[in-house]
Amino acid sequence: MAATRTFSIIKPDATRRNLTGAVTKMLEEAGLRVVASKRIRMSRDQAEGFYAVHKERPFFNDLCTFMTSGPVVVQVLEGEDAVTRNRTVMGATNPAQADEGTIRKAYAESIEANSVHGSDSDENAKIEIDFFFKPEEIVG
Ligand code: IDP
Ligand code: MG
Repeated sequence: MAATRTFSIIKPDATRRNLTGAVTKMLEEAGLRVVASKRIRMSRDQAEGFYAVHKERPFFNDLCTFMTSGPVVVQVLEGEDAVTRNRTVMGATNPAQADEGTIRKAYAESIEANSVHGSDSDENAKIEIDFFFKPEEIVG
Protein backbone atom coordinates (compact mmCIF):
# COMPACT_ATOMS: atom_id res chain seq x y z
CA MET A 1 0.00 0.00 0.00
CA ALA A 2 1.25 3.47 -0.86
CA ALA A 3 2.19 5.98 1.80
CA THR A 4 -0.34 8.70 2.55
CA ARG A 5 -0.12 11.94 4.50
CA THR A 6 -1.81 13.42 7.51
CA PHE A 7 -1.59 16.66 9.45
CA SER A 8 -0.53 16.88 13.11
CA ILE A 9 -0.24 19.64 15.71
CA ILE A 10 1.75 19.37 18.92
CA LYS A 11 -0.44 21.60 21.09
CA PRO A 12 0.60 24.35 23.56
CA ASP A 13 0.28 22.13 26.66
CA ALA A 14 2.94 19.83 25.18
CA THR A 15 5.34 22.53 23.92
CA ARG A 16 5.08 24.25 27.35
CA ARG A 17 6.27 21.04 29.04
CA ASN A 18 9.11 20.60 26.50
CA LEU A 19 7.52 17.44 25.05
CA THR A 20 8.04 18.19 21.33
CA GLY A 21 10.71 15.51 21.03
CA ALA A 22 8.88 12.97 23.20
CA VAL A 23 5.68 13.30 21.17
CA THR A 24 7.54 13.18 17.85
CA LYS A 25 9.36 10.03 18.99
CA MET A 26 6.01 8.30 19.60
CA LEU A 27 4.81 9.36 16.14
CA GLU A 28 8.00 8.02 14.55
CA GLU A 29 7.83 4.77 16.51
CA ALA A 30 4.27 4.34 15.23
CA GLY A 31 5.64 4.27 11.66
CA LEU A 32 5.07 7.91 10.74
CA ARG A 33 7.73 10.10 9.14
CA VAL A 34 7.88 13.87 9.67
CA VAL A 35 8.10 15.33 6.14
CA ALA A 36 7.38 18.94 7.18
CA SER A 37 7.56 20.68 10.54
CA LYS A 38 7.50 24.21 11.89
CA ARG A 39 7.04 25.83 15.28
CA ILE A 40 4.56 28.71 15.13
CA ARG A 41 2.38 30.84 17.37
CA MET A 42 -1.12 30.59 15.90
CA SER A 43 -3.07 33.80 15.49
CA ARG A 44 -6.67 33.98 16.66
CA ASP A 45 -7.77 34.12 13.00
CA GLN A 46 -5.78 30.98 12.20
CA ALA A 47 -7.21 29.08 15.18
CA GLU A 48 -10.79 30.11 14.36
CA GLY A 49 -10.30 29.22 10.70
CA PHE A 50 -8.66 25.90 11.45
CA TYR A 51 -11.39 24.84 13.90
CA ALA A 52 -14.29 26.43 11.92
CA VAL A 53 -16.03 23.02 11.81
CA HIS A 54 -16.43 23.28 15.62
CA LYS A 55 -17.66 26.90 15.72
CA GLU A 56 -21.12 25.99 17.07
CA ARG A 57 -19.69 23.80 19.84
CA PRO A 58 -19.69 25.14 23.44
CA PHE A 59 -15.92 24.62 23.74
CA PHE A 60 -15.00 26.55 20.55
CA ASN A 61 -14.02 29.84 22.17
CA ASP A 62 -11.94 28.23 24.93
CA LEU A 63 -10.33 25.91 22.37
CA CYS A 64 -9.19 28.87 20.24
CA THR A 65 -7.86 30.64 23.35
CA PHE A 66 -5.94 27.50 24.33
CA MET A 67 -4.51 26.93 20.83
CA THR A 68 -3.18 30.52 20.76
CA SER A 69 -1.84 30.41 24.36
CA GLY A 70 1.66 29.27 23.36
CA PRO A 71 3.71 27.85 20.52
CA VAL A 72 2.55 24.82 18.57
CA VAL A 73 4.43 22.55 16.18
CA VAL A 74 2.56 21.88 12.94
CA GLN A 75 3.70 18.81 11.04
CA VAL A 76 2.96 16.76 7.95
CA LEU A 77 3.31 13.04 8.66
CA GLU A 78 3.74 10.37 6.03
CA GLY A 79 3.22 6.62 6.34
CA GLU A 80 1.07 3.71 5.37
CA ASP A 81 -2.53 4.66 6.13
CA ALA A 82 -1.23 7.79 7.86
CA VAL A 83 -4.58 9.23 9.05
CA THR A 84 -5.65 6.06 10.88
CA ARG A 85 -2.14 5.28 12.08
CA ASN A 86 -1.86 8.74 13.64
CA ARG A 87 -5.35 8.63 15.20
CA THR A 88 -4.44 5.27 16.77
CA VAL A 89 -1.20 6.49 18.36
CA MET A 90 -2.90 9.76 19.47
CA GLY A 91 -5.58 7.97 21.53
CA ALA A 92 -9.08 9.13 22.45
CA THR A 93 -9.92 12.86 22.60
CA ASN A 94 -10.58 12.52 26.35
CA PRO A 95 -7.37 11.21 27.96
CA ALA A 96 -9.47 9.43 30.62
CA GLN A 97 -10.61 7.16 27.77
CA ALA A 98 -7.27 6.88 25.95
CA ASP A 99 -5.60 3.47 25.65
CA GLU A 100 -2.24 2.64 27.21
CA GLY A 101 0.63 3.38 24.84
CA THR A 102 -1.05 6.39 23.24
CA ILE A 103 0.25 9.97 23.26
CA ARG A 104 -2.84 11.32 25.01
CA LYS A 105 -2.71 8.62 27.71
CA ALA A 106 0.96 9.45 28.32
CA TYR A 107 0.84 13.24 28.15
CA ALA A 108 -2.61 14.89 27.84
CA GLU A 109 -3.64 17.14 30.72
CA SER A 110 -7.39 17.30 29.96
CA ILE A 111 -9.98 16.82 27.20
CA GLU A 112 -9.04 20.29 25.94
CA ALA A 113 -5.28 20.32 26.59
CA ASN A 114 -4.80 16.93 24.98
CA SER A 115 -1.31 17.44 23.51
CA VAL A 116 -1.95 16.59 19.85
CA HIS A 117 -4.23 17.18 16.89
CA GLY A 118 -4.59 14.73 14.01
CA SER A 119 -6.69 14.88 10.83
CA ASP A 120 -9.75 12.61 10.86
CA SER A 121 -9.93 11.78 7.11
CA ASP A 122 -7.76 11.89 3.99
CA GLU A 123 -9.93 14.72 2.68
CA ASN A 124 -9.46 16.82 5.83
CA ALA A 125 -5.75 15.98 5.93
CA LYS A 126 -5.30 17.64 2.56
CA ILE A 127 -7.31 20.72 3.61
CA GLU A 128 -5.37 21.02 6.90
CA ILE A 129 -1.95 20.53 5.27
CA ASP A 130 -2.80 23.24 2.72
CA PHE A 131 -3.93 25.53 5.55
CA PHE A 132 -0.41 25.62 7.08
CA PHE A 133 2.11 24.54 4.43
CA LYS A 134 3.21 25.52 0.94
CA PRO A 135 4.06 22.55 -1.29
CA GLU A 136 7.77 23.43 -1.27
CA GLU A 137 7.86 23.22 2.55
CA ILE A 138 7.04 19.50 2.41
CA VAL A 139 10.07 17.34 1.69
CA GLY A 140 9.31 13.63 1.70
P1 IDP B 1 -10.01 15.25 18.16
O1 IDP B 1 -8.91 16.25 18.41
O2 IDP B 1 -9.77 13.96 18.92
O3 IDP B 1 -10.26 15.01 16.69
P2 IDP B 1 -12.45 16.86 18.19
O4 IDP B 1 -13.81 16.35 18.59
O5 IDP B 1 -12.21 17.09 16.73
O6 IDP B 1 -11.36 15.86 18.80
O7 IDP B 1 -12.22 18.20 19.00
C1 IDP B 1 -11.18 19.08 18.65
C2 IDP B 1 -10.47 19.54 19.92
O8 IDP B 1 -11.39 20.30 20.70
C3 IDP B 1 -10.03 18.41 20.86
O9 IDP B 1 -8.80 17.81 20.50
C4 IDP B 1 -9.93 19.15 22.18
O10 IDP B 1 -8.73 19.94 22.25
C5 IDP B 1 -11.13 20.08 22.08
N1 IDP B 1 -12.33 19.48 22.68
C6 IDP B 1 -13.09 18.47 22.16
N2 IDP B 1 -14.13 18.17 22.97
C7 IDP B 1 -14.03 19.01 24.03
C8 IDP B 1 -14.81 19.20 25.23
O11 IDP B 1 -15.82 18.52 25.46
N3 IDP B 1 -14.37 20.17 26.08
C9 IDP B 1 -13.27 20.94 25.85
N4 IDP B 1 -12.51 20.81 24.74
C10 IDP B 1 -12.88 19.85 23.84
MG1 MG C 1 -10.98 16.34 15.27
